[in-house]
Amino acid sequence: MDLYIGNKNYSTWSMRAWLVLQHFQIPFTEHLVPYDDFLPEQNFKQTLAKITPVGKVPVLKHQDLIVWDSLAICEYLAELFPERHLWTQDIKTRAYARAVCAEMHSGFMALRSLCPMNITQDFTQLGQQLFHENADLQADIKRIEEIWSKREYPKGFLCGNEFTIVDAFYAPVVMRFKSYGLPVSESSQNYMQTILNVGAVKAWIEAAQQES
Ligand SMILES: N[C@@H](CCC(=O)N[C@@H](CS)C(=O)NCC(=O)O)C(=O)O
Repeated sequence: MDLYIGNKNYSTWSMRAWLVLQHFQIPFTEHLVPYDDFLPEQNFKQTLAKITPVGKVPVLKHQDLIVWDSLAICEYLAELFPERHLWTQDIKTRAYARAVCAEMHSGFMALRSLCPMNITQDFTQLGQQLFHENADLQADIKRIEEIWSKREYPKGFLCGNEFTIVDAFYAPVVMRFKSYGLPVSESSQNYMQTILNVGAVKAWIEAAQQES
């Protein structure tokens, strides 16, 4: 299995798929395609054009199959390895987890556009300013905190005591909240710490720190 990703410091969608493969110990080969200006003649688009016309990361290549979307990749992996429980086992909790992932996948535009992931930087001052000036950003954070507050266990994951796909989807949000020093409740801070303690998350952060 081959996974094409962007820079670990910046690429939120890559992080999600990578975390799932890594955490669930699914063997894969990583291909990091460094960001440039995404111009058609530059390396990023040229490299991806050989794999997918969409030209975005992550992309999973498995035998003759190409999957070019983070959520579709996670769904495929969950079907391929049902015994590893990439989603939670309870059917209703699983439906809830999928809805929460979809909300991330298609929403939170203010957070995504105003606070791009940059793991190695401390943007606390900028984060305070952005938070106070942007009602849409405040609304995104409020909704994310609401989702996080539904956890069953105070120091647990979003759907129980195990890391599952839904946590991979919110891990880049943890990185953003941390870099921008966004004001969050104690419960949210506990969740952020839970995510930061996951081995795969630690490995991703360490690799991001090694990038130039
Ligand atoms: N919905 C896609 C989004 C993928 C995406 O936007 N990837 C970004 C990097 S995080 C990218 O490749 N951007 C290049 C571009 O916009 O040209 C997914 O979930 O995989």
